[in-house]
Amino acid sequence: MQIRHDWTRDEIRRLYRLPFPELIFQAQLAHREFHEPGEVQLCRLLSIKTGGCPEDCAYCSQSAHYQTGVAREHLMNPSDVVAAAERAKAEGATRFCMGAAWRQVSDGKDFERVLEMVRGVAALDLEVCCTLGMLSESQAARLKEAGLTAYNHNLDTSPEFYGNIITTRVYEDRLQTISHLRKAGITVCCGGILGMGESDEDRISLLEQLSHLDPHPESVPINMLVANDGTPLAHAEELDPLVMVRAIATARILMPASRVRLAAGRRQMSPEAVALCFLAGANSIFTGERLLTTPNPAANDDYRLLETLGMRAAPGA
Ligand code: SAM
Ligand code: DTB
Ligand code: SF4
Repeated sequence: MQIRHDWTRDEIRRLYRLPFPELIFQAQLAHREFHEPGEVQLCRLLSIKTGGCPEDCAYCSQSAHYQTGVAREHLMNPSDVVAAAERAKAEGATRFCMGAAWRQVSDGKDFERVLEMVRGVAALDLEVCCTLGMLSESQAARLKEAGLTAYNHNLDTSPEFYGNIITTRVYEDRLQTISHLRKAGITVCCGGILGMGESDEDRISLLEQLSHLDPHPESVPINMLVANDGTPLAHAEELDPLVMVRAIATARILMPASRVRLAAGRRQMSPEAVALCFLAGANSIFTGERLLTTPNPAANDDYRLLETLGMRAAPGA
């Protein structure tokens, strides 16, 4: 199977709309060519700087534009972060992702502290990922030098729907940050959120954007909206989990070599729906009791589900 970056909207729409058995079969063919089908990567998230963000992302509990009850906190101590990463590793995680509620990275004391965190986590032989908002080419180079493996920066939704969700930065800004990461040799983690009131055509358009990134993002997180009280999307209509399965299967076919991560929203999904996501080609999840500010399924439930499915945690790189 050849890796393509020129998928047309029509081709993607046709895949997305395939009868379920055909869609899952094609996703499985793609999956098996590049991945071990019984393995799932376990990742852990930590919010290293919570709340008070100047951006107005309509889904986010950390935006200062909404009253969500999430307390504002300062940047954590590097030693506490490294201790959390050690615990995550002991619990089986192979990738540790640090998130900060920033619009962008600013040079100075805080950035130096983040670099110290990255060095500390990299020394534990974990994949190290950060998501800190927009960054410049030189900041990306410094993160790379500190040992960063990957950087998460999502396109979130289609270019057409984007303005309904965020007004404080534009799609092109996001693409810029992704190109800075590429130039620094950091692997890219880039995906989006479903369930924000977008249409199927928006989901197809988001997948088109992701599949045109060259190279493809090495990891593609597909989040189901976690509806936060106080945000404009607090009462968004709940997404049918089968839409997640369709989007994941399509992502798997379009970007066969990438890791597709079933990211936020698993608490709203049944074990059967999660199992279908694995059949559709998802091969990475976040484990541990919290995502950034919201709860995640209990670790024991996750281990039990993997055991029931006869699947196992992917070994570290
Ligand atoms: N502030 C940085 C930024 O936005 O790039 C980094 C952290 S931000 C929380 C990372 C990503 O998490 C967002 O781009 C979004 O895709 C996802 N996310 C945030 N809140 C979410 C929610 N309530 N439900 C689903 N996904 C969410
Ligand atoms: C991503 O795509 N999903 C993660 C990670 N990247 C940083 C974040 C999910 C956040 C869910 C809402 C919360 O816990 O605040
Ligand atoms: Fe800020 Fe990121 Fe939340 Fe947007 S998603 S409000 S940039 S923390």
